[in-house]
Parts: sequence; structure tokens; C-alpha cells
Amino acid sequence: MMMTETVSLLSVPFGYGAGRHGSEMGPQAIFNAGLMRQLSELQIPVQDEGPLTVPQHYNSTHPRLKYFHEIIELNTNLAAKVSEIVARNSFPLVLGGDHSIAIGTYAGLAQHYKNLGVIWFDAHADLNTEDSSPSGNIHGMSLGVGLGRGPDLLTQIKGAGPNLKPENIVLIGTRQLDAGEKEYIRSSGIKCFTMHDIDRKGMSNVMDEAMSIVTRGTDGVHLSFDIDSLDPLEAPGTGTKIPGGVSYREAHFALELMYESRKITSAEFVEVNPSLDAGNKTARLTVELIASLLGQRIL
Ligand code: B3U
Ligand code: MN
Ligand code: MN
Repeated sequence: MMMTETVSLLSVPFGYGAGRHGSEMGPQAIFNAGLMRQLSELQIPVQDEGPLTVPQHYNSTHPRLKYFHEIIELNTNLAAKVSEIVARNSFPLVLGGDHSIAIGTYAGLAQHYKNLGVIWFDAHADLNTEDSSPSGNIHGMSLGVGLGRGPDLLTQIKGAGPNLKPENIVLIGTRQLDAGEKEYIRSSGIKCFTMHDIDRKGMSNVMDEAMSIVTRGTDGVHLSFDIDSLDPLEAPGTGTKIPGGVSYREAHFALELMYESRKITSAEFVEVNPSLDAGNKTARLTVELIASLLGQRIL
């Protein structure tokens, strides 16, 4: 827990932004893996906000953006809920769901933070547009939407965007980029710590640099944690596995450092897909990672 007293747990059982079925069952799997027990061991006051109501599939058709209208509706509701949690001075902890729900999370946060820092832990950059996306899956575009890349209906979910600024964003764990994303990262100046950078500098130095970027001139720091940032050997239960990821200890260490910094003001954990998991391994890992972010220590 960072600057607020209570953690508000918001489940978002929604998976239309992903290419494969199953991430909508992520929140339930994370609860089944013992989330509430873990949080009570940490003696953290928790408010369970329950699952967000998700839209029905209404056959929305957009030539390039899959489930465009469902994603707009979901994120409009999510933004309102996140904003309300921040207004009560509680720490929003959002459980996905696929990564398209980040659009609603930061739209809600943007009602309170005018200069939000963002740590985007992910194998991917999620910076595609409808033109550069190889898949049409909106979870691969959700960070770009925050930066104003995309149709107004997505970028302006809660008033005129953009909600985020390139200089306030760091990517960590990156190892799969599409051509348009590489170009945009280079031209926008978004700081990207690829797996190569983690190998070279070590997670400790990467996190020092990352925290100094996201706290410079910002009024809050959001952690958006895609479980596919981890190596698939540790986190098999996710839809787009990319080899050569963040190790178990690197991930925990990064989250422990975020806790120590006391700078994180909101977080989301996304892309857990129990239908692809080995038992409930990835959901259990997610519970442990959340505990590290919220102050769990080895000793
Ligand atoms: N960059 C690819 C793949 C991808 C992005 N995010 C995930 N997969 N999880 C795309 O479809 O945009
Ligand atoms: Mn992602
Ligand atoms: Mn990803």
C-alpha cells in the first residue's frame, strides 16, 4: 500500500480485447488462488468492489478493431468506477481481464492525476494502432490509446485526451515489438527497458532509472502489470507467451522496490488466462506478486 489507507479490489472479468478466450476468468482464478487470505496476512484493509458489470457481446463490427463497441462500453464503466475509488482516497487494484482494460483504468485515474507516471510491465508495448496492428486485438493498442493514438471513441472515453504523456511512461520487460511500435517508441521518446537492458544493467538499476523517470514532475504513478512480462516457464497461463522473459525473482524484486519507493498510487494485473494455465500456477504467482507490491517481505 502506498499513499492511501485501503486497497479497493476491482475485478474486471472481460476478455474481448485479447485474441484468445479465457482472460475473462482471470479475476476468479486469482481469488481462487488465495488473494484474500494473502492480503489479510499482510493486514491490509481491503474493500472488495466486486466484479464490474461487463457488456454483452452485441456483434459490434468495426473493420479493424475487434469488439470495438464492447470495449468502449466496458472502459467507460471502468473509468467511472476507478475515479470513484480514487475520490474516496482508496488505492485502486484492478484485476483483469485482458490488457484493453487499461484504457478505462487510466481514463479514471486521469480525472485526478494530470501528470500520471506509468510503469508498463509487459512482453509487448501495446502501442499498435488499427493500421499497425497485426491482429486487430485492442489489448495490443491500449497504451497507444492513452497517448491519443486511435479513434476518438477510445481516446476520449472520459473527456478530451490524451490521458498520458510519453515522457511519463516506462516500458519494462519488452521483447516483442511490431514495426509501427518500434518507430513510435523511437520518435516519441518513451523509455523502453527491453529484456536486453535488464540482462545488461540488472533489474536493480533498471528500476532505479524507471522510478526516477515516472516520479519526475508527476502527481501519481500507475503500475500496469501484464503477466506475460514473466517468462512463460513461470507464467504459462497467458494468451501470448514470448520466451526469454522476466524471471521469478526479477519480477518480485521489481515489485518490492516499487513498494519501498512508496510512490505507486494504483495498479492493475492483467492477462491471466486460467484456461491455458498449468493448474492454477499463474494465478498463484499473480497473488504472490501482488503481495510483493503491497509490502510482503521474505524476512
Ligand atoms: N503486438 C501484437 C501481439 C500482442 C500485443 N499484446 C499482446 N499480444 N498480448 C498485437 O497483436 O498487437
Ligand atoms: Mn499487454
Ligand atoms: Mn503482453
